[in-house]
Amino acid sequence: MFRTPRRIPAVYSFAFVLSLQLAALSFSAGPALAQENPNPAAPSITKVEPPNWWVNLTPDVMLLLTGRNLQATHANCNLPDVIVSRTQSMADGHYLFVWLRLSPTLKSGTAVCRVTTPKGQTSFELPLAARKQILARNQGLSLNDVLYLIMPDRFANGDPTNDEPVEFPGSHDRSKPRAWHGGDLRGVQDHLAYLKDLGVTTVWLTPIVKNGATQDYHGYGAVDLYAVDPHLGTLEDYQDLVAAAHRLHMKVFFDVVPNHVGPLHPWVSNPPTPDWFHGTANDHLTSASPLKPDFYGQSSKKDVTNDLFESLQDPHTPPAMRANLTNGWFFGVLPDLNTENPFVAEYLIQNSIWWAECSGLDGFRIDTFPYVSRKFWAEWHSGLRKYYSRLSTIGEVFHPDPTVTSFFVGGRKGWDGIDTQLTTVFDFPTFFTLRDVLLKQAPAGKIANILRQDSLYPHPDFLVPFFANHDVPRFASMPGSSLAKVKLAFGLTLTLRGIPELYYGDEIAMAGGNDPDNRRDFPGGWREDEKNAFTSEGRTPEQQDVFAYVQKLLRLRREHEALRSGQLWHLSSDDTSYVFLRETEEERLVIAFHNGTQPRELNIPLHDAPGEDAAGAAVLLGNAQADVSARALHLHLPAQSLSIFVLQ
Ligand SMILES: [Ca+2]
Ligand SMILES: [Ca+2]
Repeated sequence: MFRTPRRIPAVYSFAFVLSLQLAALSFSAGPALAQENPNPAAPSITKVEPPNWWVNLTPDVMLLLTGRNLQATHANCNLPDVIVSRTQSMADGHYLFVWLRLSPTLKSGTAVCRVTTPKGQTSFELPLAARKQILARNQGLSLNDVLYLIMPDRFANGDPTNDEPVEFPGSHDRSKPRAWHGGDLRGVQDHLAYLKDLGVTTVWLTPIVKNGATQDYHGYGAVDLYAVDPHLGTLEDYQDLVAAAHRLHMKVFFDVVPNHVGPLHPWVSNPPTPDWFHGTANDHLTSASPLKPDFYGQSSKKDVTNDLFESLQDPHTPPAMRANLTNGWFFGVLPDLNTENPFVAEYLIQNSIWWAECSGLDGFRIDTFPYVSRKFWAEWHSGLRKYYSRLSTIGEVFHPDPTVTSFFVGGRKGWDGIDTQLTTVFDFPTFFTLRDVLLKQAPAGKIANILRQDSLYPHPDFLVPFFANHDVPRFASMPGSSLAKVKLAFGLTLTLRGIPELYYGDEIAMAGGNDPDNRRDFPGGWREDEKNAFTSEGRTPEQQDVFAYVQKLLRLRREHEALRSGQLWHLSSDDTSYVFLRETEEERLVIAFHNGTQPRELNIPLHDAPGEDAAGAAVLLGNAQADVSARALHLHLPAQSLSIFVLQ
C-alpha cells in the first residue's frame, strides 16, 4: 500500500475523493464494441471482462459485460463448443454476467456471442487462444531466491513516449514527488542485467494495472484490472519483461490488490451488483481497527505505527471488533471489494488466472492481506493452484508480532478452521527488530527473540526478511543511521533464514524520508540524469562501497548453500552481539554480528553445539578474527561489524 506512518496522504483528502467520485460519473468505460444503434433502448456492450481467454485451461469462464440495456432474454455464441450456461443482468441493464462452458474439444478461435433483449440485439467477441509455451512459466519461489522491490515509475524510463499518455494530461512531472515520473516496464527490462550482476533473482513490481488519478504513480488506485497502466507501457511490455527475466533465470512477482480498487474505478459510481463493495461511496466503514493498542496492554507511542491486527488473530473477539478491518474502506477512501459475494470472488480469481496465464509471472505479492476475509483467500488460492501448482504468494501483514503475522500463513488451519493457503508473509517482525537494534540501540538479543518464534510458522525458512520497503522511510535517512549501519542491515537480512527482500536503491544507500520521499528516482534511470548509478563509474565512492558489499553478500549466498537453506542455530546472544550458525551437511558458517561501539572479545563454548568438532575458522567476510580451541570459538569483533566464517 501507499501507507507509511498511518496518515491519509493529502491526495486522498475528503474533498479530493468527492471530486474523484464526480469525475467517475462521467468516466467512459472504453470503446464501443458493437455499432451504435439508433434505437436508444437497444442493448450495447462497451467492455468485456476478461477480454480474452484460453482453451484447455478452465472448464468455465464468467464474463462481466458492461454496457446499456443488457436485460438479456437470450445469449449464445457461434462456436458449438462454447455454451452459454447462464446469464444474469444487473444494475438496470448496465451489466450482464454471462457464464460460458468451454468444451474440452474446443479449438482456439474467436467466439462471436449474441445478446438478445426485448428491445434488440448486440454482440461481442471473445478470443479463445491456445495456451502459449512460455519459458519457465509460473515457477514460484525457492530458497535460492532474493527479491528486489521496484516501483516501476521511479526506477528507469525505458520509453519516454509513454511518459504522459493522451488520456492523462498533466500527469507527468519529475519535479513533483506525487506525479508520475516516467519510469516504466521497458526501463525495468533494460536493467535486468544490472540486477543480475547485483545478484538478486526476483523482481517484485508494485501494481502495474491501470490507475485513475494523476497522482496514482504508485499503482494502488486501480480503475481497470485488465489493463497495464499506459504510463508503464503495454501488456506486451509486461509479457516481454517476464520473458526476458526468465531467459536470465530470474523471476517476476505481480503485486495484486484484491482488497480494494481506486476511488475512480467506474464500479464505484455504478457497481455491477448492489453489494459489489462493502458499503457505498457515501456509507461505509473505515478500515482502522476499533481497538486501541492499550486494549492488549501495548503502548501507542511508536515511531513507525503498524496496523492493529491483533483482533483478527484473537479467537475471543466478537465480529464487531473485526468488521472494520475486513469490511472498511482503506483510509476510509479506497472502495472495499465485497469478497464474500461469489461474483466478486470469481471475478478476482479469474483476473489473477488471466495475469498468470498471459504473462507467465512467477508469483503474487498480496497487498493488505489481513483486510480481506480468510475464507476468500482459501478460495482464491484454491482457484489459482488448480492451474498453477507452483505459484508462490507473499502476504503483506504489517505487524511486529509473530503471533499475528504467522496467523495468516497457509499450510495449516487457524482457530477459525480456515487454511488461507498463503505461501508465506513478509517478515515484518524482523523488519521492526532490525530497525530497533541497528537504529535505536535495542538489545541485539531481540533478533534471537524474533527467531525464537519461528516455531509459530509452518515453514519459517520461507519467510521474507527485509529492512525496507516502499511504505517506510529509507534506512539510510533514519535517525541513527550511517553507511556502516546500512551495511549491517544488509548483512543481517542476507544471512538470517528466509528469502530476503531488498528495496530498490538501498544497494546505493539512497536517501528519503516518508512516502513519497522514499520513492525517489533511481539515479541514471533517465537519459537526462547527470549521474548513472547503474554503472560503477557513475557511483560515488560511498555508493560503490555499499553496492560492492551487497554484491559480495549476494555472491556468498550463491556460493554457500548454508546461507540459503542451512539450519540456523543460536550460538550467543546478548545486548550488543548476536552470533549464529548456519549448517548444512557440507558446511557450517558462523555469522558474528556486533552492534557495540567498542571492539569486543567473545568466547563461545561449542560443547554439545554444532561445530564442536571444528578445528579452525576461516573468514569469508568482515574484519573479525576467529579461532577455535578447546571446543570453544574465540572471536574478536570490531565495533559495529558483521563477519562470516566457515568452520573447518
Ligand atoms: Ca516512460
Ligand atoms: Ca476488505
